Parts: sequence; C-alpha cells; structure tokens
Amino acid sequence: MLATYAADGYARVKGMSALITTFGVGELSAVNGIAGAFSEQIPVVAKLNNPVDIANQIDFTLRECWIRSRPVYITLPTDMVEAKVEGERLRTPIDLSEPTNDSDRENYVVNVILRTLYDAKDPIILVDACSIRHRVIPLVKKLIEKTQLPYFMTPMGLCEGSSGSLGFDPFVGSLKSDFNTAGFSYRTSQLNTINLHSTYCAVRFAEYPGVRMSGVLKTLIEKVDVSKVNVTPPSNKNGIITHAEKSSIITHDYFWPKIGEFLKERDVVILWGSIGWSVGACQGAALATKDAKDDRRTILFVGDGSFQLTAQELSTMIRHNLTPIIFVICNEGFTIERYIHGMEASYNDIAAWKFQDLVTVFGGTDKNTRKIQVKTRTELETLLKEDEFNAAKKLQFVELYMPKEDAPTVLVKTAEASAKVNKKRT
Ligand SMILES: Cc1ncc(C[n+]2csc(CCOP(=O)(O)OP(=O)(O)O)c2C)c(N)n1
Ligand SMILES: [Mg+2]
Repeated sequence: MLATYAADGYARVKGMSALITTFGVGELSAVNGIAGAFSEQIPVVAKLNNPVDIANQIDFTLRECWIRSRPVYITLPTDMVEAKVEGERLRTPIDLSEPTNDSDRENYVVNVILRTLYDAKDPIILVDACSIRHRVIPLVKKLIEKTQLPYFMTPMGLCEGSSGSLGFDPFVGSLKSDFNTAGFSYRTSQLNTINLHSTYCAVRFAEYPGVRMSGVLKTLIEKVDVSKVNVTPPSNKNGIITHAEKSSIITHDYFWPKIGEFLKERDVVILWGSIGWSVGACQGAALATKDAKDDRRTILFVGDGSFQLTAQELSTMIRHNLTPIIFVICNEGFTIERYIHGMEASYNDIAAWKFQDLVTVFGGTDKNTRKIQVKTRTELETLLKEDEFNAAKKLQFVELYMPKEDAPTVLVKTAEASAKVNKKRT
C-alpha cells in the first residue's frame, strides 16, 4: 500500500510511475492506493499482462495510462518475466500524442460555448484538478490571458491541477469531491456552467461526449472575440491575513503566511488528504526529483495523526538518501475530525509519540538527517531563515507543536460544511 502512495507522489512530479507487487497478497494491499490514484486521475502502472505480443500490449497500456491519466494494470506470468522479446521497437518512442477531436464536432461545441459565454453577465473561470492531470494548464493560462476573465482555483486545481469549467461559470476539469468543493459548497448551478473535461464537454445540461478539452481550448483561444465577453474584475474581499497578535504560540493563522514566505518557486509541496497518503507520496516525490536530477525541494506538511499511519516510509526516505523537509504538526490527534464531530471525543486522540526519535530508530544519522523541535514562534522564524535549513541537503524532520483546538479558518468552514452534509444524510 505504501508503494502505491509513493508511486502516486512520483507520478505527480515526473508524469508517470510504475509499481510492481507480489501477486495476490501484494495486489490486495495495493488496491487502496491504486483506487485513490484512479479517483484523482494519477497515471500509475501496476504490474504486467499476457503473452502473444507482449511488447505491443505493454506499449499500448502505457499509452492508455498517459492519455487517460489513470492507473493501468498489467500482470505477467512467471514464465514471461525473463522471456526474450524483439528489442527493435525500443528505438521508436511510444506515441503519447493527444487524440484530436473530430473537427466538425469540435467547431460546433466551441460555437455553443462562445454563444453561451457572450450571453453571460459575470463569467469566471474555475480551474480544477483535471487541468493539471490532462496537461492543459498552458492552454488555460492562454485563455485567461487572452480573455482577462477572473479565475479561481479549487484546492486540487491549486495543488496539482485538474480540469475545470468556464462559466458563465466555466469549469476546466472539475473533480467534485467533498474536500475539493469545501463540502460541496460550490454555488454554480449546472444551468450556468460550461464544463470542459478530458473526454467530453458540457454546456448547461447538454453533454458532448468524445469532445476533448485540449482541442476545445485551443480552438476557443483562437476564436474567442474578447470584445464580446463581459469581464467583471474580481473584488478582493478576502485580503491577506496579518497577525499582529503577540504570542509565542504557533497557530495556523500565524504559521501558514510564514510558510508562504519560506516557500520558493518550484518547491514540491505535499499536504495530507487520505491520511497516510502524504508520507508515502513524499517519498515518491522526493525520489522523482532525485531521479530527474532536479534541485527542487520536497516539503511535506503532515498531521501527527496522519503521520502515525505510514511513519515507516521515513525509513525508505533515509535508505534512499532523500532530502525532504518534513513538518509533523503535533496537536494531540485528529483536530479536523474534532471540528466535524467530537471536540473532546477520545476516538480523536492518538498516542503521544516521540516523533523525532523515529528518525534515529529508522537509521538516520547526523550525517544524512537532522531532527528539529519547534515550539515557539521565535524558534520557527529562526529556523525558516537559516541557510542550512533552506538548502535542504539532508532529510530534515521538524516536530512542530500547535494547540489541539486550533485550525485554519478555511478548514473550520470546510469542516462545518461537511458536518452539515453529514447531518442531512443521517
Ligand atoms: C484513510 C483516511 N481515513 C480517515 C480519514 C478521515 N480523516 C480526515 S482528517 C483525519 C485526522 C487527521 O489528523 P491529523 O493528521 O493529526 O491532522 P489535524 O487535523 O490534527 O491537523 C481523519 C481521520 C481520512 N482522511 N483518510
Ligand atoms: Mg493532528
């Protein structure tokens, strides 16, 4: 299971990854992570398939993995593992080109989209996860630049990209999970949306199967008459949170703006979703940057509860001499869950681990790892300014303490929305 998380993290950084498991027991454990990769449209290759033209089949499967941005599964019988196959085809790269749309259909859909867009009063663009998965971010950027339409990113669009929509609320590549929509709190009626997807497009309630967003976006950029689009600049109501409050305690509202200043362009940042996923994904992502001989930093932010699920991946990171920065946010358990249900409930408590000692337990030494404990704002600020810390030349493990009942404002709102949805369903 941890290997699937690592493969997921690796694919997010390097585009695609492969994973080999033992048949039976191994694949059963892998189901969890592969299903997660499927739902988030991550291209992972899991194992190998049957005889006749094995090489052809594998090439075909790899192309499908890339084009659909979904995991594929190949099983290979034991007697095929060492079978010799013709190597000539290795000289021809696998064709990973995007399938094109039938041009009549594409033009028709683009015309419908344009008509709808010109009629719209305050159109916006909402960029979601599939835009990144299906590699259309450069096209989305061009569309935004050309039209000057206000745009928004969903949490997953921001982290890794999804597709989205164009609205009068166009979505480009929407992935409407509970988390991604802040408890399904999006307020766009389907009647007011144009949805662009990797395999179809939808305008209001009409769906156009087989019309892929990559082609549609290209034609849209070409054809859009900017003078006919009603652009309303967004109001900047939220502003930037500043914290003048004098306290030595690290709270979320204080922490994240500080981290915002610390992060550099091209840093790979991993935040937790399915608990346990992020530690494995961090290992895969750090390995991917190392394999790519890239000096991007890999930075993980993980809750103490989530970390306890897959802590042993620290061992793999140490074994591969990876150099991520790991912040374990210690707040005595499942804070988000406390907000959703049971602020004092014991099922949201966890055992009080000595987190940084694990680095030593898993074989880390002063040479290849560093352990840091942070309890005050001064300690954090000193650390974030330090050259050695910023250079990220060894694995750095930060055990960082926050109050049990503190949570970011946005998260509290998302939790409230989830609690409301849960209540409605019970
Ligand atoms: C596999 C899985 N099981 C259950 C959940 C539900 N869940 C969401 S957040 C969370 C607790 C997270 O605790 P922690 O990592 O310590 O983060 P905190 O909220 O304390 O910052 C749980 C159990 C989940 N996201 N994934
Ligand atoms: Mg916690």
